[in-house]
Amino acid sequence: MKLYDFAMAPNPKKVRVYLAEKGISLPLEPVNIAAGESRTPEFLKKNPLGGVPVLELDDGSYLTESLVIIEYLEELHPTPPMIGTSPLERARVRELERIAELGILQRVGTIFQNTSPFFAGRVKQSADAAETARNQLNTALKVLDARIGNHPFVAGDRPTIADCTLLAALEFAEFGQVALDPSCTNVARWLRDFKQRPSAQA
Ligand SMILES: N[C@@H](CCC(=O)N[C@@H](CS)C(=O)NCC(=O)O)C(=O)O
Repeated sequence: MKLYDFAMAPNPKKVRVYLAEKGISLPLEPVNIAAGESRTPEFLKKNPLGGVPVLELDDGSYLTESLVIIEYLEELHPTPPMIGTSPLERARVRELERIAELGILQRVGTIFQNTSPFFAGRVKQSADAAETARNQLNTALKVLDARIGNHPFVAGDRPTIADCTLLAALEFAEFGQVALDPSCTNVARWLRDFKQRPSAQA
């Protein structure tokens, strides 16, 4: 297996943090998406949607979508469990992971695209779209802040895939200079602590 990767992008980051937390070693092949390398005819054969990460399997086929890649690896390597151990625990972890992805990472992406000078001229920017996303981001952040509470990790006492996604999302916010609601102190404390883990450097 081999993972097509780009160091600066949040979706590959999620997968690398997961790999590091699990102690799984995979060859990484860099694809410079900023230079258009994920849009070449050759790469589009691997992922017609033109994004990374992509997992190349031993049979020469490709698996796309960061969460699906993580869940596939989790089935191959169930220990230590990173999606919980009971049906309800697994549902709770997935619930939090979805909030981190859809409520935080995607909203940060929308704000970044609609405000960053990098995207001016590349996409039609909309201040309204950025403002709507900012409100949605703040709502999701408050939900996560309450759920994290005093716990060391997003879903409780041990790291899960929700931590992997939230770290990638919040580092993306830092990169895109998207401000986070300062009243979300549990999220801020979680971020400070999680960044101390070796996996955060992956
Ligand atoms: N839903 C996909 C999104 C993949 C994606 O959009 N990746 C971005 C990096 S975070 C990318 O490669 N963008 C470059 C492009 O689309 O050309 C996933 O979770 O893997």
